[in-house]
Amino acid sequence: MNAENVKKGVYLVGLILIVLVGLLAVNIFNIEEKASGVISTKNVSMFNENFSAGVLNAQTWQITREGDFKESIIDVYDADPSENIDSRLRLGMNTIGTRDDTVKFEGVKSVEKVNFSDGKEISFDLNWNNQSNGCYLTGSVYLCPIATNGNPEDETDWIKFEYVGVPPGQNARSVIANKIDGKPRLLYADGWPEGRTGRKIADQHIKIILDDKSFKILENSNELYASPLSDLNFTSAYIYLQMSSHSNYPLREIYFDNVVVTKRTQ
Ligand SMILES: [Ca+2]
Ligand SMILES: [Ca+2]
Repeated sequence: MNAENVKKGVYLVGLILIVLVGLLAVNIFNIEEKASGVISTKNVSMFNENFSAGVLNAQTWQITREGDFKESIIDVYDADPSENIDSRLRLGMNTIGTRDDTVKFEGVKSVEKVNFSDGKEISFDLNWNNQSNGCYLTGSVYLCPIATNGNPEDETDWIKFEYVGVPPGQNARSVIANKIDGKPRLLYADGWPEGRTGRKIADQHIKIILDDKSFKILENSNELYASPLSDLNFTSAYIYLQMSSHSNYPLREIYFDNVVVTKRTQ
C-alpha cells in the first residue's frame, strides 16, 4: 500500500465517522422532539406534555370522574379556531338537570408519580376560557400521593392550586391549600372573603416550586405564595388536572396545556 492509498483510506474512515456522528445527532434530536408526554431520562425535563399528539395518551394520563353529568368531556382539543393547531387538554361539563346535592368532578391523573425529594418545578397553563358565568366552576391541579379514579380532594394527603369562579361569574380567585393526614388547610385565598370581587383571569401560567425547604407558587411569573416549609408528608405524587362544577350549569370548558416537570437548577 503506497502513501497515497493510506491517505485515501484515512480520509474515507474520517468521512464515515462524520456521517455516523451526524446521524447520531439527528436521532438524539428526534428522540427529544418525541419526548412529549413521556418521562424521559434527561436530567432537566422529567415530564413534558404539550398534547401535540392530538389525543389523550393513555400511557401518560388516566381519566378521573366523580358525580353525575349531563355531558362530560375529557379529550385533547384544537383550541385555535384558525387552521393553526393549538392542542390542549379539554375538560368540559354540562350539569343541567343533575343532582343538586353534589359537586361534579372530572379530570386526568398522571399514570406515573413525580418524585419531589430533590426539588422540582411543576408548571402548566390553565386557560379559563373567558367564562361568561364561571360561578361554582373550579380548575385545579392536585399533587397527591394516592391514586384514585375519583376526586383526589377526598384523599388524605395532597396539595392543590385552584381557580374558583366568583359570582356573578366573570371573575375568579386563586386558592392554595393542602391536606395532611386528613386535615385540610387553606394556605392562600387571594383576599377572600374580605375582597369578594375576584379578578379577571385568562391563559394563566402557573409554576409550583417544591423542595424539602420551601413551597412557592408563581402566577404569570409573579410570586403568588411562598412558604419556608412545605410540611408535606410525601415526597412523590401523581399530578391531577381537575375541573369541578355544581349542578345546573350549561356546558363549560377549560383547557390545560404544557404540563412540565423540571428538576430545580438553582
Ligand atoms: Ca399544546
Ligand atoms: Ca385550528
